[in-house]
Order: sequence, then structure tokens, then C-alpha cells
Amino acid sequence: MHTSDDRRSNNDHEHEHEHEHVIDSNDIGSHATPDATKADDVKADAGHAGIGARVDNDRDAMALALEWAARGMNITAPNPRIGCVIVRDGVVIAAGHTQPAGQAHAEIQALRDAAARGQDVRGATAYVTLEPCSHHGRTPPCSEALVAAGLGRVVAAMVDPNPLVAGRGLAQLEAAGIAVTSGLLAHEAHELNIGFFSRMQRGRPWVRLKTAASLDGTTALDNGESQWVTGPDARADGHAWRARASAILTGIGTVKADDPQLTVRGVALPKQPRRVIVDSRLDIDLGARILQGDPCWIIAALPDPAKLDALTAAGHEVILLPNASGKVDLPALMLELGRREINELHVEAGAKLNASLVREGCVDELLVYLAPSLIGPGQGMFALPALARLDQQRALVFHAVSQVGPDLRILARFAPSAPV
Ligand code: AOF
Ligand code: ZN
Repeated sequence: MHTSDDRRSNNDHEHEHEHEHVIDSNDIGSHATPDATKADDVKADAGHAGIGARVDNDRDAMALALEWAARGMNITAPNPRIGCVIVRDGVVIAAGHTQPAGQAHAEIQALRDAAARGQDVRGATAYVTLEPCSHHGRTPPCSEALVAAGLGRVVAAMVDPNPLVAGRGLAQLEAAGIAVTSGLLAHEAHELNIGFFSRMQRGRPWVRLKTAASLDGTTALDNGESQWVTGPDARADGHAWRARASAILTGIGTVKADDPQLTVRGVALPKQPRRVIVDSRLDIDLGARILQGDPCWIIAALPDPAKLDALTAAGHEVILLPNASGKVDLPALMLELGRREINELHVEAGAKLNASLVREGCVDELLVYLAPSLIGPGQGMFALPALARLDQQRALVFHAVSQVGPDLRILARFAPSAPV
């Protein structure tokens, strides 16, 4: 039911090229630089927030490490966004954050930064927003690098949920005589890597569903007209949220109605998020704009060998995930996306796919833009069935509410006990 006539997703797919706003790629999740005094013996560097600053306590140092972590917002996936600051005698002497996967982790960046500044890290304290890794992955273990560099103390915000690490990094540091603590600003560190934690702990991405509507909840007229409901600031903000996701999911209805590209524009990125299209019957037109760029993953339920071959020849991948009713098995899709190392999944789809995802327990968070206008009847955000009793309603909690230009931005999460 969720794919066939899922028409408009919301108001900002058509003519996507018309809103090319430049966004600071770090504008989500960044924090204000702590008010710190500059020490004399370390040169302050405007491009390197906090270097040379005095930090009086572990908490302030970790807050700075979180700020550094947020600089990796759009570049580290599938690795988590981690920050590391090195403090000696109460002064920040070096810092770094995770680079794109396969390149240096935060700790290595910070050690290199210290070396580049001629700073001696022996006996210093490293503040890291995740336990240093202990495994040989795409890169060698950070725990060994910290031991070799002679750090005196390591403070971590959280233990690494990656089963390849899971406490071993801290244990190795301790075994080498380094004083170790963990758990400082853990909540903030978890929020910054909510997708990585979701994938490691639940095997599926953190799913954030974006929609935009008038104050009375209408996303488009019945004839499909949807430009514009929310303003340019909200649309640009939406691109910043796309940018941090590993993949963007939509449905065939939206592809047919809006012919969107679902790319990130106006934000510098090492690689675009993967586009994922739920298309049970492989109805997609090979000329669709979404198929003209980077490879897409097309999720189908019914094999159509000729179409499958054509899509494959065009560089796309078709993944068959049927459920008992001949539609795409959405929970199985979430697990498949987890296996494919998708940390955060950004959904921009129509009311039917939105509702199917919600009903099948696949959505963690709603990102809703509400315009200060009334439209009246039209297409809604979720084509959910009518309830018989009000106690059947799906409970959410408002996680964050802010104003973006003239519009409201609401981040709402399903309450843990909510029926899904
Ligand atoms: C750290 N510091 O900055 C990050 C860590 O394949 P690799 O070598 O890049 O390792 C990836 C894993 O390392 C990742 O799954 C997570 O467990 C950890 N991430 N660890 O010490 C960092 N990003
Ligand atoms: Zn590491």
C-alpha cells in the first residue's frame, strides 16, 4: 500500500535546483565556543576553536571536544563524529576530529596537530568524545598511538558500542598505566552520534522523517501544487539535515509526482548521501532525474528481470525485499540499510510511505517544518488510518522546537512506550 499512489512528499522537491543556499556544514550540533582566556605559551588560532584556551575542568574540556566532533558532522560516516582535545597544565594544546572513513581518527588528528604546533603531549590529558579504538580497522588503533605518545590521562565521553572495541580501548590504556575515566557528557556525545549508536546497538539506522506543512498540517493541494508552503530558510535547513545523513529515502510516488533529485546542494560534502527509492513494482522511469546522477538503491518487492537489468546497466542496484503482501518489507529494509553502514537515514516521502514507515515502527524522529499559514484540505503528512479510540494515538515527545525564518521547526521523537 505504501508505494503505488504515494503522490506528493511535501513542498520542496520540484525545481530543487532553485534553492541553492549555502549552509555552514557545521551548523547543526555545534556549540558556542566556551568563554576561555588565552594562555600565553600557546598561540591561539582562529581556525582552531579553543586552541590555546585555558580550561579549568574536565567538563569544559569535553564540551570543547564535542565542538570539535561536530566539525565532522557531514564527513565521517560510517564512522562516528568524534572530537579530541589535548590539555596540558590547564591549556588546550591541540585538537582534532574524525576524518572521512579510511582516514585519521580524532586522536590521530589531535596528535598530529600537537606535533605541528611543536607541543609535547607527554603527561597531558586527552579528552575524547568516544573511547579510543583498540582494533585494526581501516586505520590502526588509536589506543596504541596514545600510549606511544605518552599521554598521562584519557577522559572519554562514552564507551565505543562497536563490538570490535567495546571497552578494550580503555582497558589497553589502563594496562599501559594511563589514568582513564569515561561517562563525561555522555548524553551529548550520544546525541551527536545517534545514528552510529543506533546501527551498532539495533542494527539499523536512526530514521529521521522530514516533512513540511501549513499550520493546519497540509503539505500540498489535492492537485499536487506544493510550492511553496515553507520558506527558503526552512528549505535550506532541510538540506543541512540531508547533508548529515548517510542515505535519503523516498518512494516511487514522490519520484513520479515531483521528479526530485534528492541531492544535497549548497553544502560542501566529500560524498553525497545514497539515494534509496522504495518502488515495489519497479515502476520507476529510467529517465527520472534521481537516476541520472550517482547510483541509487532501488528497493522492490516483485522481480521484473527486464527492468532490473536496465536499472543495473545504468549503474543502480535493485534490492528485492518482499513482505507477505507483496510490498517492500520496510523493517527488513532498515536492517539491510544497517548492514550497509547507513547511520542516519533521512526520509522525504509522501503521506502513504510516511504512514507505512510509522506503522511498521521504522521511524525514530520527525523533522517537521510548519509554516504560519492555513491551507485547508489537501494532502497530509501521514496517511494514517482513522482511530476508533483516542487512546490509540501515537505519542511523541518534542525533542527540540525552534524557529527557522518565519517557520517552525519541530523535532519530535516517538515516546519509548508508544505503540508502533
Ligand atoms: C576512535 N576515534 O575518531 C573514531 C572511532 O575502520 P576504522 O579504523 O576507521 O575504525 C572505525 C571504527 O572506529 C568505528 O566503527 C568506531 O568503532 C571507531 N571510531 N574511534 O578511536 C575516532 N571515529
Ligand atoms: Zn581510533
